[in-house]
Amino acid sequence: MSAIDDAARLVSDASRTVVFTGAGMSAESGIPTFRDALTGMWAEHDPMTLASPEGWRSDRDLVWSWYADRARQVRLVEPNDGHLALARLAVAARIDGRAVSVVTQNVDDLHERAGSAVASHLHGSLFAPRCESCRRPEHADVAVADPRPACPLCGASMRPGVVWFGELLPRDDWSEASRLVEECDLLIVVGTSGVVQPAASLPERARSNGTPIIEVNPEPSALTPLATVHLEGTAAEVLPRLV
Ligand code: BJW
Repeated sequence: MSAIDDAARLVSDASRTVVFTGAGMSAESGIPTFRDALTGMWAEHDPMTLASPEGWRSDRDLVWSWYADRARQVRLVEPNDGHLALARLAVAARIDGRAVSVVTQNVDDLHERAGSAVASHLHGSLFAPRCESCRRPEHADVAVADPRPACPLCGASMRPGVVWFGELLPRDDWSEASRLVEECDLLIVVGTSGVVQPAASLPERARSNGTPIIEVNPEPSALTPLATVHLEGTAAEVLPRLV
């Protein structure tokens, strides 16, 4: 049997599947990944300038304009065939009394726009800015149109609602992702390098529970050694064949 047949068997046998996605999931929609040596965002920008509390404190305008540009870019693109395949998989599973949950590191909304309900946005969202002081959330469209409003409650600055290096992940998203991975009987890992903790520990947890792991990635990743089946290819090519 081929790797895709092995993987398809795992998918059809599973009753609680978790799909764990990273930047490669959205690459074919036109959103760059972070760590591609040529096209990745970190090839062009210093992560500590744009995605750290220190960078935010030193130049809020620069950080806001980068995130506002990224939010606008996401608004201009569409979910790809991989996002759509995952949404179809969840619908088909529900009809059979099975569950498919999406846990993503991505800050875009392409899973939702494809029709998936995202159980956990581990690294936040481009569309959920919040107050840097009282953490009150602000309405998304305000941030995209004018990313520098003050918090209506306490007057402090609004900040992008994403998780920067050195920050804790949102507690509820992390708890929900941990629970889902503990309870799942199949983990599908799509388009992540698996180098950013603690998100990258989720596949390790599945593996230590004996849960099978399918990885979809055109390249080997830090998580490939944990995979039961590695499907070499892109999300938009492989996921429609898998489901
Ligand atoms: C395709 C494809 C296609 C291409 N189809 N696939 C333990 C050890 C070492 C360090 C740490 C540790 N614990 C914590 C740390 C520090 C740090 C960390 O992990 N650093 C490592 C990088 C060294 N972690 C943190 O700071 C985290 N916080 C934390 O741990 O708090 C506790 C703490 C507090 C204080 C002190 C210490 C600990 C927070 C991490 C936040 C990450 N934030 C970012 C930015 C989010 C906002 C934004 O978008 O701007 O999240 S960084 C960036 O990386 C982003 C992503 O979600 C994340 C993961 O990247 P991802 O998705 O894997 O993308 P890539 O580019 O890396 O990979 C793409 C993959 O796709 C590749 O494999 C391609 O081959 C593949 N691909 N095309 C399918 N078409």
